[in-house]
Amino acid sequence: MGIERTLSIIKPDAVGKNVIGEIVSRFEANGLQVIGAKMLRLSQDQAQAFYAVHKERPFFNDLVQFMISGPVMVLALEGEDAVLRNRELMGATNPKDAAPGTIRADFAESIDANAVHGSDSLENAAIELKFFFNNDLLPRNVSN
Ligand code: IDP
Ligand code: MG
Repeated sequence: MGIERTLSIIKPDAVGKNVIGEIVSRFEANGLQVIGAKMLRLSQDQAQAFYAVHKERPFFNDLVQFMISGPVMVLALEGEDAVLRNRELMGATNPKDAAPGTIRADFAESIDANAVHGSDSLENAAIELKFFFNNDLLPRNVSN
């Protein structure tokens, strides 16, 4: 699979818990490098557009309201098998099902407030990275 890029969002619950650094440390300790980062507050239109794939799901409105409830940290991550590696570090969507030691097991409260978003495929990673970052602005990985 090689070197990939993926999108992570540290959600409002985790930002509010003051664990941005702890979450970023997990990425850094596991072969993912932060190559882009910005803190922002999503508008309702942005949150609806970002999660458009879920718009028919019963939890869509709750998800959008939660994602606009406070600031988020958006990260572009790069590394070997970055998409899958990030998903493994995140753990299952419902923190009750998340493996011990994963971000969601350690920092998430519920399936709604579950600490992080991560792209679920290389194709979606490219789409989601474009949503937040101008690709020309992403620096190349210079450290390894
Ligand atoms: P993922 O974040 O693990 O990729 P998705 O199925 O893509 O999970 O769902 C996106 C987000 O929608 C989840 O992270 C979670 O916050 C929320 N969500 C998913 N399923 C449910 C549900 O059954 N009830 C409430 N919220 C849900
Ligand atoms: Mg998903």
